[in-house]
Amino acid sequence: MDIIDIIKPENLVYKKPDLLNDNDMHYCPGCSHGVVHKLVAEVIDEMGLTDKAVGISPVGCAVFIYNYIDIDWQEAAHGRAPALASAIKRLWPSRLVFTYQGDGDLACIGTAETIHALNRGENITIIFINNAIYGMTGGQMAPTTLMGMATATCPTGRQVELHGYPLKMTEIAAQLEGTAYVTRQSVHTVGAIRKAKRAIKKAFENSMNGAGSNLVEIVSTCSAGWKMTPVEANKWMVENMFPYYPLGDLKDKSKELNK
Ligand SMILES: Cc1ncc(C[n+]2csc(CCOP(=O)(O)OP(=O)(O)O)c2C)c(N)n1
Repeated sequence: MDIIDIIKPENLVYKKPDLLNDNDMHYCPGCSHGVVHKLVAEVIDEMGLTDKAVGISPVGCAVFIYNYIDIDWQEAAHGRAPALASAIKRLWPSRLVFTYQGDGDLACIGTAETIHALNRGENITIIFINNAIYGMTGGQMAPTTLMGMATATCPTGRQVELHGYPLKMTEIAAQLEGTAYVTRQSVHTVGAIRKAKRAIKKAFENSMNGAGSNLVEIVSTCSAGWKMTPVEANKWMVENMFPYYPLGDLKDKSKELNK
């Protein structure tokens, strides 16, 4: 097929989701945020929830997510997104309410809000972008920073005596009675992107069906913060992040019920 034929509308097999607008994204090359934004937009589109979706945006690189996906958004103070999402969902149960948060936001400043919202079984979805550092503010150490990993605030690498161990929020979430679906995904390959999309869809369905709380962690790259090229960052993530943060479902109450 000629290139001209490929770009003919009748030959189009894949397109940008309608909800993702044409604003230029501000993310660095190789950042995972843009891919996850696309998945969120696609799932909302496909589920026909455009008029019902309310996203809670974080403080961090993804603060501007509301500039890219054309649904209703509410901006939360750092770490408070799950509390705000709980309030909105309780006041407006017919809405799809989800948060979109980085690890600095979710696993440090908002640890309490995250755990309590999940434990209460709020019918929300938390999308957790874990890039193991505070990206927006210059790459400082986060609770999720790996042992030995160098950041702006631990240039010689994270040490257990000084900084403790990397926090596995998703494993904690899986232990909480209120969670319906807890999963860890990534978006580094086409296959991984497809799985991450299915995970987001399942979480959104649970949120709409009143099944309980849902946490979708996406193990992510921050090539600028990690000071790597996009290709190096993907490789580093696979080799270093995945052994500590293994991918897959940690809890799926719907399957437990069917056993
Ligand atoms: C209460 C509060 N503390 C600190 C900050 C500064 N701050 C803004 S963004 C950010 C880092 C966010 O990192 P993360 O949540 O991991 O998201 P990323 O930028 O990596 O996507 C920090 C510390 C703030 N805005 N409010």
